[in-house]
Amino acid sequence: MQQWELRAAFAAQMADVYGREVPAYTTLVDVCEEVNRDVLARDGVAAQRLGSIRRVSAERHGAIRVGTPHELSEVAQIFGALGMHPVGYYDLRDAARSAVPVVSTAFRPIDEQELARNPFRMFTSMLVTDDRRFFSTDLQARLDAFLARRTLFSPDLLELAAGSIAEHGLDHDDAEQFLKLAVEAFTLSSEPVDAAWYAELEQVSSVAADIGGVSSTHINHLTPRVLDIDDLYARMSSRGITMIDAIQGPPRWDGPDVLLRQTSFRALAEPRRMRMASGEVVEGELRVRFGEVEARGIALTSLGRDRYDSLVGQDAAGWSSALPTSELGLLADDLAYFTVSRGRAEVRRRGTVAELVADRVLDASPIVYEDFLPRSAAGIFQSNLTDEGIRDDGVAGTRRDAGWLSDVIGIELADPYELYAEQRDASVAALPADVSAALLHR
Ligand code: OOG
Ligand code: NI
Repeated sequence: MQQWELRAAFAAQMADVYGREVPAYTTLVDVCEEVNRDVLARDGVAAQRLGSIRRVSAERHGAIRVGTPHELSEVAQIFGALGMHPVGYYDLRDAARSAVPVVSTAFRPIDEQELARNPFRMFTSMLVTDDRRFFSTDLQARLDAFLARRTLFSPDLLELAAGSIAEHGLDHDDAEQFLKLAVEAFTLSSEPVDAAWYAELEQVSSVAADIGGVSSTHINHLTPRVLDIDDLYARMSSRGITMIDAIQGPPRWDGPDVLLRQTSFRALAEPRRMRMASGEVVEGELRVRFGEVEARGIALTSLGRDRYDSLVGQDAAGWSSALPTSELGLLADDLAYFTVSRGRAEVRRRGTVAELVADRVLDASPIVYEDFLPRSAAGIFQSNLTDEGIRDDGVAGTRRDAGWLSDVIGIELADPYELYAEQRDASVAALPADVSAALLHR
């Protein structure tokens, strides 16, 4: 099995597991399919402007959380086996109002063909246990010791992963074994949770408890993609499922979809066995896992992203007055990424990419945003926390950045902007000679 086949199989098997564990997920996927079908019937080809319906229907992202650099490097090996590379750096410690003591990256395929085959991505967060805004030296020492004692991934799983990285895939039997072990590693464990330890961490941060309060990891959510998230929000609510208060990200507006809009249903109480101080094991419940859904739009350039950041909190009218409402306008102002190909019209003049697109000498296709937004991620995290937790802003946080995380993982984190720009530039470089000669570069 090639890496993309492993990735597709892993995503499908994880979805089966998550659907069994969190039945509301299955409802969410059903409603997504309904909405996507209706949008396709309503908008025709325009509905597939940001990806074929086949890709959009199969598209998922997951989220997992780990405790240590060592665990994160093992995660990188497992996802490397699935052809997924770390892209982007997200620091949620400051982005969230509540206590979210993690830094994150996303593992995903990076080239166009691999994305088209299966775009599965995994948002992956790691605790920052030495950040004094959250953890005292005493708590850190006990937390680090707890994390050092646990083993998330078996040697067999890691060895098979290394094999897939070296050979760009696995033979049938190894593939089956690898998938079985990988899916198990991210399935919720039935091991009893130490109630006192969990509660102590939960006082600091629910996220810290979810990660460091248990002896294994698990998928936190699995997110399908929908073509009309406002419609989905309304339909879920009318089915009696309590959604978080808002859709994160850009408002619904007159222009094309950009970046990412996300919402979720509230975390549900799930039965978890608890070990009490007396040693007795009782049936308890925890509320950590939720159902998220997202609509994806066009990737913005850093210029576009600055514009987006300055628009946060503004309504649709604010957006329409600050951003062009057409794809061509976004292209002309270099606010979003597009690939180009030869259009139907004859070359009549020299011009920029946008001018030649306006002349129909070139066709432009939007590049879909494959990444995440720290503010939305923080919003999703905190809207689902049972408690705000504690962050002492009177002390300095531990410095972390993309370079530090690259060193931990042992792989350079890819820069999302560079990936989108490469894709755009490659399409320009592949244009036939008559158009290249007419192209004026800015
Ligand atoms: C990750 C939250 C971030 C997203 O889609 O922005 C995320 C988590 O809850 O572990 O998944
Ligand atoms: Ni998510």
